[in-house]
Amino acid sequence: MRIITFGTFDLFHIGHLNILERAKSFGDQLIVGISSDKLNFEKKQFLPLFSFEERKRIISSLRCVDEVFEEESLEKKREYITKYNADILIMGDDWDGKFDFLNDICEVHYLKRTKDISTTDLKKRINYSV
Ligand code: C2G
Repeated sequence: MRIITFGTFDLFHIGHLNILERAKSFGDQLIVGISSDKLNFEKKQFLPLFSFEERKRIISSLRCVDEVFEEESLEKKREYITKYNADILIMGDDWDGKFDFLNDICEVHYLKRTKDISTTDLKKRINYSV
């Protein structure tokens, strides 16, 4: 089974690792779409602290990840799922229900986010600790 998931993965943390490892446990191959810097800017109106190339190197180095690619648009999920021949789409439950319309081409699962950690929260904590 081929699994696909998506994310920015800025300031890589334990919540990111948890979802990637859990995603991998659904099958044999895990493919990760990493948001481009431009897509991140469009989504959030600021650039990630780590560039796409840095985030890509970090995600690619993980044992649970088999393949990565650049996610250039939120609207291209169907295209990516088809191109990478994915059987299952995994998303965090912050996206609950948003991708159900893709269940004609793959299974769609939403996994619970890890509690008490996020990139936004980390940025605030780092700011307070210096
Ligand atoms: N995540 C998690 N637990 C956390 C924080 C994040 O499980 N405490 C998950 C998110 O649910 C997501 C993945 O880690 O599935 C990556 O999170 P983000 O980098 O915040 O991803 P996002 O910016 O939401 O991009 O096409 C979808 C987007 O590219 C997702």
